[in-house]
Amino acid sequence: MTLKKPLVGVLMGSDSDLPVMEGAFEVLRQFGVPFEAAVLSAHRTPERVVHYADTAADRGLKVIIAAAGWAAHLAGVVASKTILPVIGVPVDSSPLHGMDALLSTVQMPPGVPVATMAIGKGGARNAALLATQILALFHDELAEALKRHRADMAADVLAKNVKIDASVRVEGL
Ligand code: RP5
Repeated sequence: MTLKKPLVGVLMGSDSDLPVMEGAFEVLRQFGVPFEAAVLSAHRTPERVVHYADTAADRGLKVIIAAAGWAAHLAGVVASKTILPVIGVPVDSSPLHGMDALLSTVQMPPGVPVATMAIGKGGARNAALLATQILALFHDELAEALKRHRADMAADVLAKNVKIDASVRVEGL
């Protein structure tokens, strides 16, 4: 993308979430999506979370990704203060291995949705892909890049068939 102003904001509740969220950074960089990132906590820095969400659209952001563990209220609080799409990533940082974060992120009461991804690193990568898909509605080059990415994944899957013994392998897939 030629744009340099951040279009995606990536929030996480703690620096301990960084190893999970690095995957989101990697995907956004791969597609050339300009983004910004910050550690902000819904319970430790609530006023700053509210301010960030309140001003996000005016600053040009189009999508916000919010990652947190334990009773993960970050994405819900952000969603309460903006009509930008908010994508939640439940982080597996608690003794419940992220099940608590999953339920508290996905179970938003009717009226304020959070698009909730899978727990952990896979969810972080998917959050970045979904953000890119949302932006692709208005940026044709992103749509083309996403189609190439899907085609590459399909080719990778089909290439794995060589590992199956030729005597039983299905040909012509
Ligand atoms: C949540 O609590 C954070 O999102 C993190 O996943 C978890 C632990 O935070 P730290 O105690 O490592 O700062 O708020």
